[in-house]
Amino acid sequence: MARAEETLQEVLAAFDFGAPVVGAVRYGQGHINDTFCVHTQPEDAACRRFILQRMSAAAFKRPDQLMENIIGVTEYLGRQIRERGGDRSREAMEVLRPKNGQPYYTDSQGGAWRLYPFVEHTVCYQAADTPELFAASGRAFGRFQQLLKGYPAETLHETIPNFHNTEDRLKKFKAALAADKLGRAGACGPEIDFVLAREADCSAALTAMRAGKLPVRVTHNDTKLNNVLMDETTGEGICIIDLDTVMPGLVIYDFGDSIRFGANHSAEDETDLTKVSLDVDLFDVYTKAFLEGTGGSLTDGELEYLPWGAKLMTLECGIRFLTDYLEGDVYFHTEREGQNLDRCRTQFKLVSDMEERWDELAAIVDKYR
Ligand code: ADP
Ligand code: GN1
Ligand code: MG
Repeated sequence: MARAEETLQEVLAAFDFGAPVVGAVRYGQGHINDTFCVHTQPEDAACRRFILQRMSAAAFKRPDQLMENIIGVTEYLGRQIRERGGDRSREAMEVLRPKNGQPYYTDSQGGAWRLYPFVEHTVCYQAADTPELFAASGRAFGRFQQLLKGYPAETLHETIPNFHNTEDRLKKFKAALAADKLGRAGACGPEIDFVLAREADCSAALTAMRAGKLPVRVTHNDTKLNNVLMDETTGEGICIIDLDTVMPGLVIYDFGDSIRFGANHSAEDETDLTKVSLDVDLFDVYTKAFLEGTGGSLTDGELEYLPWGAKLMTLECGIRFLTDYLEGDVYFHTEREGQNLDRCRTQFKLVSDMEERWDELAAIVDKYR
């Protein structure tokens, strides 16, 4: 698909911002959508900002279904938050419709765009600068899980089929490897072997789910630290964003993806692997906070499988980065050649650390159950 900038002016004209638009700039560090921050200048008030996004056509085949999910979930969250005396405008996302009244705008090149108010006085972190901050994100994601407990899961569309089906991710990796379209497989022998040695692991959660040990709930499925906005004054997790993958799933996915991204001190694409290691203290901090946020509602089976959630989300994400590398970087945004392979390597380093320290992880979960 063409660069989002090509239709940006057309898209800006399709929405009513309530005041003149004075600028629109690329924003944030998401890997999937094209995100812009739109600045408007009302006559007699301070600048008002909006988040305008072109949804990724590579990731989302049905923007209509995606937006139906998001409108359903944000309105439901809004009601839950108001009933608890919260501030709906800061604690839940809100979809702002284009002038044509549709849930999103389709531009002349087929790109699908949506608009949200910018949640002001918040900070979006790319790394857990302090344990308190990481704990705050854990409470927020746990609470999110709780708020959606009563949401009718059967009404949600599967926006990305088999999103956290690790068996299916393995299958797709093998297909990409067999095709080796760009001849890149030779450059990643150790990473390929790393995956193939863990084929059985890819079934761990699904086997437990099929055996009735892990219930299906409404989950976020993409719980990295930069998908929660923190209050700039109190440091508490205020608003969960990036609701594209809210779907029926396992709670261990939400726990695990936060650990994958946040329980270490390096960037996801760090090239110096000596800097990449699992911080078990941060695992401890997050576990305590997440369980607080969920209000003690997890089953024994879910608690037992929390370390598996961390390992599987990290392994799966590494497999996805490696698959995208083999396929020519068509899914995750990249800024440099080899970035997806670098990302894959950090994930596999973290998986190795989790394997080495497995007993400690299990003991931490036991401490808080
Ligand atoms: P992606 O799927 O590409 O990760 P996100 O929906 O996470 O896209 O948005 C990318 C970034 O934009 C976020 O990490 C955050 O920094 C910022 N962002 C998104 N929505 C909002 C919002 N409503 N208010 C403030 N910042 C936002
Ligand atoms: C993507 O959208 P973003 O950047 O928050 C991806 C996640 C990956 C993550 C890896 C829809 O998250 O699944 O875990 O990158 N989102 C989608 O950083 O594929
Ligand atoms: Mg995001």
